[in-house]
Amino acid sequence: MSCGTSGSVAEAGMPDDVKDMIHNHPCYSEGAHHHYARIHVAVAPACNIQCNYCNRKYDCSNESRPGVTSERLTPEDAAKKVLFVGGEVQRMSVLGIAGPGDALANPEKTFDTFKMVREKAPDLKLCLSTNGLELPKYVDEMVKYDIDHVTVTINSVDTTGEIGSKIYPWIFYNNKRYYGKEAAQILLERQLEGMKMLVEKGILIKANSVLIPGVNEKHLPEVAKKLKEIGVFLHNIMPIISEPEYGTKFAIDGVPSATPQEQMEVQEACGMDMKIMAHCRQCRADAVGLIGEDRGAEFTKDVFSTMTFDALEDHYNVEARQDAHAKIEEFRFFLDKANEKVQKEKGELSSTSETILVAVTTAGEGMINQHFGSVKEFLIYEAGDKGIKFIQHRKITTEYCAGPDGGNPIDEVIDVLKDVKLILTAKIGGCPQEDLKAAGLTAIQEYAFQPIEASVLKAAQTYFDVDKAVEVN
Ligand code: CLF
Ligand code: SF4
Repeated sequence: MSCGTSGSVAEAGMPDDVKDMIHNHPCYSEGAHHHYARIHVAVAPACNIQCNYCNRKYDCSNESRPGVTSERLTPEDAAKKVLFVGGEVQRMSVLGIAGPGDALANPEKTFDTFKMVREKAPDLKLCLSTNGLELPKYVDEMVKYDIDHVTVTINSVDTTGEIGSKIYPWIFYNNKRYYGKEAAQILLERQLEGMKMLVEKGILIKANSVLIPGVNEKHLPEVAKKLKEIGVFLHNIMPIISEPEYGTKFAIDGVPSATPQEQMEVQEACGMDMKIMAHCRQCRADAVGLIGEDRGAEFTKDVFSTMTFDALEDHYNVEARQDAHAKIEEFRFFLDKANEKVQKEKGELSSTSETILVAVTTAGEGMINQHFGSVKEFLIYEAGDKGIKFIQHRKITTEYCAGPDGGNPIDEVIDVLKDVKLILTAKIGGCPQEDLKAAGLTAIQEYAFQPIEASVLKAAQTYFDVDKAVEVN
């Protein structure tokens, strides 16, 4: 399949048991990420390798945007937090352990947490992210706790260790430190062995690859080929975030952050072999909420740590959660109906091979329901006269309405969306609309509170002057 995992077309042909596994996982199903939330608990501080894109003062770059250091939790506090948040945020469907170091470099803390949560919150999916060095050792443990989604970060499949040695200066394995090519070779062997074991056990694997300009961008299609051969489910190309203030080895050496355009090119190349995840937000090791939103600050330790487990289980309330999920599914059913005429496969987007990029502002639920002035990110779709495909999200540092003193906040938006033609938004003021128009971007409000996918297609068809535009319900 080409890039994107959205909706029924992308899931067509999948076995029913796999469809069921991903249906409400916000990372494995692009459709689910508009509706279901994840929680990460930061119980795993240590790491057993060094990546040159990571500064250990910050969260793990495998799954987490480098940011302020997370609040570390004991397994008991982590389980309490999951129960508390699960009661508050009923759309939460997944618990992930993704650092701030490596989940399997902290096996006791990781599996103690999963064990407690599995007992007390049986409806929750369990998910784990790792660099893969210790993966073969813990596959049976994962089966024991019903952890059925595992992410492995794999940046190279070069068996000589040449590329890997540029990314990993050392690993710590079997009580010994290994350096350079030997370290990279051991890591790769362990990753491949572990992933094969996971496939045998029926555990779904997502592979993350950090796109590092000048180091592995040309090699990543080889990685995708290998992943396909092994039976990995999904490939997530994560652009390296390499700002000097993070103090990583790559940033100090002048390796730049990867641009959205570079990410799109690599996604396209890797998408020849693998299903590509395009909606990842490189979230923190203590993230809470819908992907792209971070409600972590609402749920600090003082809120839940003094509550008893009995009280927390009542608060979690499995039955109320099931009712809430049933309502979400009802809403998804009607949303899918509204979007069902939308073709999403890359090869069928256009009858003339001409496509445009369309930006959308959304606060979730698959609708165009956010005002232009309050967005911090845009969803980007590629659209032709026949179909549309979700490509990526793009962030801006400051919302337009809270723009920087002494400058026009529209400048950043125009820069971030320079290759985009249309912006579909719930509301926009006259000033920004004029500024966007002068830069060649058309902002459209007529699809406010309409389903995203059908609206993007209709707007593209109007742009291409096609008279058979789809109905937007
Ligand atoms: Fe967390 Fe990762 Fe599980 Fe998702 S995140 S452990 S698979 S529940 Fe998701 Fe966040 Fe991207 Fe990770 S958006 S960084 S892919
Ligand atoms: Fe950092 Fe994660 Fe790499 Fe460990 S695996 S060095 S925590 S990015």
